[in-house]
Amino acid sequence: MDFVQTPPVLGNQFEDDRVLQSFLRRRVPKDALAAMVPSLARMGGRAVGDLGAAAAAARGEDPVLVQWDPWGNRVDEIVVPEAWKLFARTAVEEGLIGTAYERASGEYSRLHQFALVYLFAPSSKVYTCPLAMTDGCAKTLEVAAEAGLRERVLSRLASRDPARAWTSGQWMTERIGGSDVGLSETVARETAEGWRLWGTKWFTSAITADVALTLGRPEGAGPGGRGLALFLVETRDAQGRLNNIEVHRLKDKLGTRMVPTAELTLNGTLAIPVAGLTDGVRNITPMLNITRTWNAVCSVASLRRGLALARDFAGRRFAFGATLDRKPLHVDTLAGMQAEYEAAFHLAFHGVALLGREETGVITEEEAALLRLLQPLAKLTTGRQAVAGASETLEAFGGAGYIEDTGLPEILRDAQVLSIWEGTTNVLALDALRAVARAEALPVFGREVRRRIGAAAGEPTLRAPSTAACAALEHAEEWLAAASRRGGEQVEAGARRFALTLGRTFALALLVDHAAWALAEARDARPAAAARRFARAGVDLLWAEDDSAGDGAALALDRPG
Ligand code: MFK
Repeated sequence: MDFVQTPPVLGNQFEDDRVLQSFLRRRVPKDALAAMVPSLARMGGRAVGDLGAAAAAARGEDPVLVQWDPWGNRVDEIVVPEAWKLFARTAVEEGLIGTAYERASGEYSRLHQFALVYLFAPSSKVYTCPLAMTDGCAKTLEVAAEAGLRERVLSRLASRDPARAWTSGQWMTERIGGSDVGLSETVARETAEGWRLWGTKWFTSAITADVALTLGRPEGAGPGGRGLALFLVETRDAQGRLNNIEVHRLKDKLGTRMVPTAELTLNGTLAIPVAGLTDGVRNITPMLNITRTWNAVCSVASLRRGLALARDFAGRRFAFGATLDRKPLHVDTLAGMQAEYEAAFHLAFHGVALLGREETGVITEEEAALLRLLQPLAKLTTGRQAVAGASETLEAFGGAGYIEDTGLPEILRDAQVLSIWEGTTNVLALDALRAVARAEALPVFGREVRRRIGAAAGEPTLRAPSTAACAALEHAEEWLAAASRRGGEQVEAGARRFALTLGRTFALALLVDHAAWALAEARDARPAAAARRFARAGVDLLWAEDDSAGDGAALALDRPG
């Protein structure tokens, strides 16, 4: 018989996940963890059961915009695939938002929620996008809205009843700017029926939402983000008619293809001010910080899924006399992927743990400053890791990784957005600088890195990664001081290398700390091996003699110096 390849097969994604289980065992008290495990095991099974099967069967199915009914009425209906409806129902019933707001596990509720999200994400065709925005809207309403609005909408966003549950969109990006949101041109006007909005939103995810948070400039208000106001829009009225919203077209995107992302015009859309009539950009930042946390967790989930597939395949694929899991070079490549993934996991989930502490009022002042810095760092660091990891996953399958109906190319396409939306790497690097400057987060960050490394002081196998983390931290501290003396341009030009160095340093410190615990708890040497390998792959990305602003412009723009 002719040779055929054997495709990878995945088991229960919770039960097979040493990294998640070990992290939860360490971070969550026994009773609280015991209460979480059944839902995690169920989600781990569904990820390779009904959800995984629905995702695979729906490959190539995109949402469709139907603008007109047969009788000439403008309807702007979005028809979504059946799989999308299954993901929506599952998310509500399994409490992917509800878990965070019910807070049944106190400060550990966010860990519970995001562990569920992490298991769900790779089998959801990026249904995590509407969920992230729903969570972001819930959080924003929780911290900023008056009680009536908060209770009416939040109870639906966090509902476990599919008949009551709502999702939210985030309609921020306009033609004039996705990053510089302060340029937004949408106008808000108070009328006899309430506030109405006029303007065009250029990227709106996801247009099927029941509500959306958006920004508009009240007539006569000043420029920039301060002159904008934050509004909640209910997309349809009681009869199901769109709220003066015209959907022009769905975006034709590289990936996230099942997410209905639209261009639309608000043409007198009724909207409710959420937090006064100024400072819209500042008021929407709770949403940004939540969606960035989702982005980090989903980046880690993508890395983990790619690895699970590549690892299983390595045991089946036979070439040059043995299966790939017996080939030293292939094994070395998988080990590098595993180290990146483990570091990314700890970075993202440490932020989640702090978020849970913030929301239950037990966070310290220092932890709050650290959380403000970790949110952009985790997003930008893991986003880039996810893109590189997805590319490596495809390569681990050779030519099969390049073939659409293996489902593998979709991993790369869906990963690519993780470093773009919710703030590109560069925009987030600048946000990290803002956190360092305003929240004075760097001294706290430094103390936390040193404390985590100190926990491994007695462990000789962790000496090298500990030294690497310490050296990178010191270099980052020195670099910032020196660049600041030389002026704002130097700081800005090096901001990406600075932020990635901080992100990778913190990930390594957490990994070292966890590795020391895993050695002591269960003689498990794998996290220590991951820490050593991650350290060798490069943590400090800063340059010793940094003159980036000097020669950068000549080089980038190819002009004589
Ligand atoms: C799988 C996961 C899925 C996720 C799916 C989501 C899909 C949705 C797709 C999208 O919608 S993508 C669009 C996302 N857009 C962005 O993320 C915007 C990126 N741009 C930025 O983040 C800019 O940094 C920003 C718009 C915030 C800059 O605007 P400004 O007007 O120059 O703001 P400024 O003056 O820096 O900050 C205004 C205030 O907010 C300041 O406080 P004060 O008013 O008290 O001085 C800042 O300190 C504060 N601030 C800014 N960013 C903050 C923040 N506070 C806390 N956290 C932050 N992140």
